[in-house]
Amino acid sequence: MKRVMVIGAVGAGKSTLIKALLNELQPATKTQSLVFRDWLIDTPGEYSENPLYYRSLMATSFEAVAILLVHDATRNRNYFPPGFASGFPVPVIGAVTKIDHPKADEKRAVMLLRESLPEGEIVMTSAASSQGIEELKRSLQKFVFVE
Ligand SMILES: Nc1nc2c(ncn2[C@@H]2O[C@H](COP(=O)(O)OP(=O)(O)O)[C@@H](O)[C@H]2O)c(=O)[nH]1
Ligand SMILES: [Mg+2]
Repeated sequence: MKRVMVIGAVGAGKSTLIKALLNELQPATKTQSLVFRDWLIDTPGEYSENPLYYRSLMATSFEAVAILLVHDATRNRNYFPPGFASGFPVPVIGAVTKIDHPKADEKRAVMLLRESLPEGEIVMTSAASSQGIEELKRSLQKFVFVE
């Protein structure tokens, strides 16, 4: 099956975003390993924060049709290395999460994410308010169902 691999820092909101994309209601629990969920692959945040795991992410990316880089709008730094997106063999798009949060800064989030994703779509989302979820789903499903 064609799947999108979702990567991002610990607590960035990956698992919650995946649940929203799959229309599930229960809160996300801590992700301990790669989890294949329908048309999405959830990854532990440690995999994108610790360079020791990059090889594992790269290996799994060959099984994916696209990569989603997740950045938390409340964070004030980028957790991906510069130019990270160009290392993958498939298209990469970005999602900013938690834009509903009082501490969210959408402009800062896009600026930080652009360091690692110079080109490619960035969708602004909130799993809490459902903002941007349908838009992101449409963007990702183009890779999953059309290619
Ligand atoms: N305000 C707000 N909090 C969120 C949102 N999405 C996730 N969170 C919170 O962020 C924390 C980490 O979420 P989780 O999905 O486990 O992150 P992961 O480690 O990237 O999988 C949890 O406490 C979530 O409730 C959102 O859209 N808005
Ligand atoms: Mg998780």
